[in-house]
Amino acid sequence: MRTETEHTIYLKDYAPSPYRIVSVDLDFKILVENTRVRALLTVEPIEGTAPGTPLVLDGDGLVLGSIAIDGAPLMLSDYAANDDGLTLFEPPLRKFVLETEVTLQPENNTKLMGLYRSSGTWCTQCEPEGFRRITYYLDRPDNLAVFKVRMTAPLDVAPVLLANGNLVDTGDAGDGLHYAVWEDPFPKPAYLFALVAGDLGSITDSFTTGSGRKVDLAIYCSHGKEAQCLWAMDSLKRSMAWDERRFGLEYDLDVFNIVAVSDFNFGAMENKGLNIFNDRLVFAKPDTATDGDYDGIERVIAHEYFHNWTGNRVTCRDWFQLCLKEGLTVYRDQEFTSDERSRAVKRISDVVTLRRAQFPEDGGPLAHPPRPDQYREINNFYTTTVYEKGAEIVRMLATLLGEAGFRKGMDLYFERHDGSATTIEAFLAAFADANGVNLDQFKTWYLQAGTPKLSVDESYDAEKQTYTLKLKQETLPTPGQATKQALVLPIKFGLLGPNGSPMGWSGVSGAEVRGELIVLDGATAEVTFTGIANRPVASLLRGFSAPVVLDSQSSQEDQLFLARHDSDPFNRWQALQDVGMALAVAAVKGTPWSDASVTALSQAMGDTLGSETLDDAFKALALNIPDEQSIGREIGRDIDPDAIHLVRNALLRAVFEPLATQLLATYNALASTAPYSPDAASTGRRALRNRTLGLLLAGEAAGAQVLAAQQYAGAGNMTDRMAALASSTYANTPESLGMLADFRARFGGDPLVLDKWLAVTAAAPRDGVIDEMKAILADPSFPKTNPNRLRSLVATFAMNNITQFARADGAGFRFVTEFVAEVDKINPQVASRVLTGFRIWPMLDAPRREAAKAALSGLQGQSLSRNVSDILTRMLAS
Ligand code: B3K
Ligand code: ZN
Repeated sequence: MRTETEHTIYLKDYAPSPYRIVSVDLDFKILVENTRVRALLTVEPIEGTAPGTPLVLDGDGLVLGSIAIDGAPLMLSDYAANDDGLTLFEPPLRKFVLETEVTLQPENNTKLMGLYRSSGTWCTQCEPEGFRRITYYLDRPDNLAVFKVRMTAPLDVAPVLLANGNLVDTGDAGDGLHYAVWEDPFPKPAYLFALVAGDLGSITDSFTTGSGRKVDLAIYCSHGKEAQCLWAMDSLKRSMAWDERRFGLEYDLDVFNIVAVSDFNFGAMENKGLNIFNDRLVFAKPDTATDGDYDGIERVIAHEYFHNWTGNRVTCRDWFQLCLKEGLTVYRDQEFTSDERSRAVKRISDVVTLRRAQFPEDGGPLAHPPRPDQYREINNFYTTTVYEKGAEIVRMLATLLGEAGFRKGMDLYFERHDGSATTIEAFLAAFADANGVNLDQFKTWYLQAGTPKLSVDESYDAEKQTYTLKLKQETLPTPGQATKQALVLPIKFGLLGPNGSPMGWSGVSGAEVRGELIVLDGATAEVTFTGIANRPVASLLRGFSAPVVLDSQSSQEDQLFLARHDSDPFNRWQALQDVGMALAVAAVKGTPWSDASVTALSQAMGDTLGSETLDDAFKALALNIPDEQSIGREIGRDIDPDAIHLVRNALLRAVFEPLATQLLATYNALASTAPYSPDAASTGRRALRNRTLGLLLAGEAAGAQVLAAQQYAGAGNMTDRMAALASSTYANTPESLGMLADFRARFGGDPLVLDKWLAVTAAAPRDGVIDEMKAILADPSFPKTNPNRLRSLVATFAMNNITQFARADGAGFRFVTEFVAEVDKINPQVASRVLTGFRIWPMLDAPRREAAKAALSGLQGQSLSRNVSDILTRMLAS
C-alpha cells in the first residue's frame, strides 16, 4: 500500500507553471498496428521565470522517439524522460517550439484514457489526465492553447476523421491513406482535446443561433444505428434553443459533432465541438429503450452541450475546482429538464437521487467537500458530491438571489472570465458583486463535507396568537474535518390554516425572513410569527430548498394534512414519504405500526391516486414507501438489511393491499394503444401504470403475478416490458425466471439491452444471485473490457442489492472485492467505482461490519492501482 502522503496533491500548493504552451500542432499517423504522434508545442516562459528553470511536462507511459527545439535535435544531457513525463533542464528563456514524437498502442489501451480503440473506432478521453497518455504536455486545466490537428489514417477502416473545431483541409495521402486537418480557434485546456477516426454512419441537421450563425450538427454512430440517434439530435436542438432563451448563451463554432462509442468510462465528454458519448446515452428506440433511457439521453446531451459555456469557455484553474463546472452544469441541465417537462416531478426525482447516492457518500468514509483540498487520484473525485451537491449549492444561490439576481451573477461571471481558467472564489465574487451581497459564509458550503441536520421545534401560543419555530443546524464530523461551521440555509416555507389554505401573519421576528424564505445562518434561531389566530401547520423546506436532513418531529396527522393540502408539490410528496418512513423505522426498531396509522396512510395514498388535479408522474412518485437504503440511513447504525427488507415489504402490503381494487382500475384505465412517444404526459402515464402494477405485486393482490407476466409478454415498448420484468424479479414471482430467460434470449444480441438483463439479475434480492453473477462473469464471451457490461452487473449489485451485497456471511462483499482485484488490472476506473459500494459498511450491524472489513483487508495486500488503493485506504480509515 502507498503511504498517506505519497502522491497527495494539495490545493494550497497551487502555483502557475513557469512556462505556458500557447499553441499546439499535432500530427497523428493512425495505422492499424500503432499510432505515431508528432507534437509541435509553442512554449514561452511566463513573466518572472528565472533562467535555468526546468520545463516539466506530464507524460504517462509514453516512449519518446525524438525531440528537438526549433528544429535542432536535443542532446541526451538536455532532458530526462521517464514514465511520469519529460523534463527539459534548461529550456530557452524565450518563445520556442518543442517538437516530440511518440508511438502509441491504442489497441492495448484498456484503461480507456488517452487514445484507445472501441469496436474498431479510434477515440480519445482526456479529462482529467488522459492527454498525457497521448503526448508530453502541461496537462493541467489552466494552460489554454489553440490546437491544430492533422490526422492521417487508412481510408478503408477510418473514412471518418474528426477533431475539435472546424475542418480546414482533407485529401488523399497515398498508400490507401487519407488525411484531415481540424483547427479549433478557441484556446482550450488539453482535457478538452478529442479526435475520432473510424468507419461510422451519421445523421445530420442544423441549428441557426439567435444571432444568425448556422451550425451544422452531426451525430456519428456505428452503421445501422442512425435511426436510433434522432432523439439525441432533437434533444440537442432543444438544448441549444434553451440556453439562448434562459441564459442568453449561443453556440460559437460552425459545427457541433457528437460521436457514440461503445466503450467509455462514464456517460459522456464535453470536448470542444466534438462531444464523445457512451452509446447508451445516445441510442434510443421504443422497443429497446425505456422512458428512463430517453430521459437520460435528453439530460446528458443537454449537460454536455451546456458545458460549452460552463466548463469550456470558462474552465477550471485546477482540478480542485471541478464543481465549478460540474455543479453549475448539473444545475443548468436540471433547469432545462424542469422547463421542458414537469418542474415538481424533476425536483422530486433529483432529491431521490441525491438522498440515495450523495447522502450516503457524505455520511460515510468517502465524505469530502464539494471543493476538496487534497486528492491522491483525481478520477476518484468525479463524485455525486461534486456533481449533485455542487448543483444544490448553485440552486441555493439562485434561491437566495432570486432568478433575476442569479442571472446578473451569471452574466458578470462570463463577462469577467470568458476565455480563462478560474476558481470557486471568482464564481462567488461575480454573484456577490452583481448583487451587492456578501457570500463569504455561503462559501462554506463548498469547503465543508457532511449533510447538515436541520431540527425544528414548533410551539403555538393561543393566548398571544403567536407561532414560534425553533431552528437548529448541526453537521457531524467527517473524515479529516472534526469541527463544522454553521452554513447559510435558505428554508422556503409556508403556513397552512385549518382548512388547508395559506395562512398569513401580521409580523415576524427573530431571524432573517424574506417573504416565504427563512435564512438560517447561525447554529440556532427562533422565528416568531404574530397575529396567528389558529395553530397552523408549517410546510418547511419547500422544494427541498437546502440539501439537509430535516427533523421536524411533526405528527402523522400534520404530515397527512400537508400531503392533502400543501400548495408545494414537493412537500406533498415528502409528507407521504415521511409517514411511511416513520412507520418503517419504528417497526424495524421493534414498535409495530398500529392499524389506525397504516389505514390513515393507505387512505392518503388512495386519495392521491384518485386526485383529479395531480398529474400521473407525480402520483407514480408519491405512491411508494422509502427504499431500503433510505430506511437504513434513517436508522443510521447497526443496520440489518434483511430486517429492513422484511419490514418494508410488510408495510407495502399493509398500505397497498386495501387499495387493490383502485390500483387495478387505474392500471386498466391507463392502458393505451397509442404509438410510443417520450413526451412528459405519456411518460407519466406509463410510470403510474407500471407503479400500480408494482404495488399490486407488492400487495400480493390476486392475479397480479399473472398480470405482470401478461404485460411482459404483450408489451409494445421496452418501458412496459422492463417494468413488468423488474417488479416480477424483485417480487421473485414464479413467472419471473421464465421472463428473465425469455428476455435474455430475445435481446441478448443487443449489448445495451443485455445491460438491462444484467442489472435486473444483479438487483434480485434472492439467495443464489451471487452464483448466477459468477457464472455470467466466467463465460468467456463476457466482455470484461466493456465498462457498461461490468457496471450493469457488479455496480448495480453493490449499490442496489443491499440484502445480498451486505450478506452476513460476507459472500457479497467477497464477490465484489475479488471482482475489483481482477478488473483493476484491466480498467482501474471501473474497479474503484465499484469499490465505493462499500461506503455503507460502517453503518451495518457488527457481523456484517466484520465481514466487510475482512473482505476489504483481503484486498489490501495486493498490487493495486492508485485509483483502487486510494478508495481502499479511505474506506478502511473510518
Ligand atoms: N466532464 C466529463 C466527466 C469526465 C470524468 C473523468 N473521470 C463529463 C461530464 O461531467 O460532463
Ligand atoms: Zn459535466
